[in-house]
Amino acid sequence: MRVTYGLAALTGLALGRPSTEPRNLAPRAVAYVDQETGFTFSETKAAATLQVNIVYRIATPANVPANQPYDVVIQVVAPASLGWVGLAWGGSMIKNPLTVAYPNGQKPTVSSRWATSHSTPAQYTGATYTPLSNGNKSNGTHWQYTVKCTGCTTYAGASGQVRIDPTSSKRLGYACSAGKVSNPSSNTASIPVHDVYNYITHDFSAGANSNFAALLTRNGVSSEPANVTQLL
Ligand code: HEM
Ligand SMILES: *[C@@H]1O[C@H](CO)[C@@H](O)[C@H](O)[C@H]1NC(C)=O
Ligand SMILES: *[C@H]1O[C@H](CO)[C@@H](O)[C@H](O)[C@H]1NC(C)=O
Repeated sequence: MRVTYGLAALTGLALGRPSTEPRNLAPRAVAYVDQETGFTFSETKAAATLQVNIVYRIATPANVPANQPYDVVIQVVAPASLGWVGLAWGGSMIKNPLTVAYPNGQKPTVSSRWATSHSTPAQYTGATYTPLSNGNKSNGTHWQYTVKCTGCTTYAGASGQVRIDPTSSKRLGYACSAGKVSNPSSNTASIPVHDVYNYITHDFSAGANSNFAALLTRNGVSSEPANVTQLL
């Protein structure tokens, strides 16, 4: 069963927008400054149910040279009711990096996945995730993680090499399940299929950080330049 919730309709209701709003999702990301890590993130809210959202935040380095790969910092805030949440960087489930995460005590586990069909995704070594020393936590209502990703924004997709333009808006896919992961300390744990999947349009430009490397250092992560073998 496909269960989706129209994000445009939801936000339209919340903001009292007129029903003439187009069905296609316009960019809705806003800049969010996280006091804990110091990063400026581009933030998009994604409906998990009619009542609760997943918050996806992506920080990019400012002034990435044309055609060069670049790292991002991802911060996700998920409602406690969810057993896993995922982001699909190519805007669909198949043949693009999938960032999957599930709660695990105080520090959620982030797992790198890749699907070649609409079935359980495999591990994906083309993206690596490094937790920041701040910004990962859990309380009674939410769980949150903050990681650096190398390899989320460039990859070999179904029709050739892809590079997400850090100055543009892009459609991303997301999915989530209320079903819990049985061994959440493992980043290769098996996950139950999603209850919900849908799409967001994310404006990467709202999350540009001129001091990206210094902020990584402040959060305990080295910021070596991306591997030259990843050049397009
Ligand atoms: C046990 C794991 C998973 C299974 C068995 C599974 C299975 C499926 C199936 C059968 C569909 C097609 C549904 C339909 O046509 O109505 C689908 C769609 C989709 N799935 Fe998954 N999925 C899994 C994990 C994931 C993960 C981790 C993501 C990450 C974000 C994801 C994102 C999507 C998206 C965005 C769609 C919409 C169609 C598309 O854009 O390709 N799925 N999935
Ligand atoms: C619980 O954690 C979330 C995510 O970090 C945060 O937004 C929220 O304010 C926290 N709630 C309380 C009561 O501390
Ligand atoms: C996760 O972030 C918290 C603060 O939000 C910090 O105290 C903790 O050390 C971090 N843990 C790891 C493993 O990075």
